[in-house]
Amino acid sequence: MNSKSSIVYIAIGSNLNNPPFQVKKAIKAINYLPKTNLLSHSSLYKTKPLDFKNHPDYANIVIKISTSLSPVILLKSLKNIEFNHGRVCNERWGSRIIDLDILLYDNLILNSQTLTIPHSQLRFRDFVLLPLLEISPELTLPTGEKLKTIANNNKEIYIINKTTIVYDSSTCSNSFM
Ligand code: A4P
Ligand code: MG
Repeated sequence: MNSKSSIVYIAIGSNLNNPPFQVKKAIKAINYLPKTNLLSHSSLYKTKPLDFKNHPDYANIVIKISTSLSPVILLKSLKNIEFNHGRVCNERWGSRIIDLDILLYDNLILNSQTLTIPHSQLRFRDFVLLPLLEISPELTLPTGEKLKTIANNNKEIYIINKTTIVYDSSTCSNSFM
């Protein structure tokens, strides 16, 4: 069994049923996954919906974890969490209770039918780029590009504001909820 630990960044988004609560609940569930630990998280960002302008605003966050789960098992685990949170299959880019996307997995570049890493939309979304920059300002993508450069070149503006939240990973603090 491969027990090597990898560094993974996950984007979390929600725009239904009390989005900040859904985001925090998802972080807690990810931290409970086997062989997985939360290392850090960004602020919580309130953002305008991409594409469907009449949909509710989103809560977005990016978290950094260490995990020994393989990319495919991690994806399956995240799909399970989405399902357990009551997410139903819906239209692409439509409203959702919770969306969990793998942004980066170490320096892996992967293009399979079910999984694309780095995430295909990473470079086009300020609600992903800026939280990622907040927690890892010196990050370089597997392509060799500096995250800072990509974030500076991005013209899409969805972020409305951000709120600092504190998560005590040693106790999986309920105060975070
Ligand atoms: N998949 C491939 N690569 C990945 C990856 N790196 N991480 C596949 C996760 N999944 C990946 O995803 C569809 C399939 O993509 C998965 O089954 C997996 O095999 P999904 O999450 O079920 O479908 P989706 O959410 O409709 O697609 P996607 O691409 O995740 O949607 P987006 O692009 O994230 O759009 N506006 C704001 N402000 N904030 C948001 O967070 N989110 C969306 C959702 C729309 N508008 C938004 C936001
Ligand atoms: Mg998704």
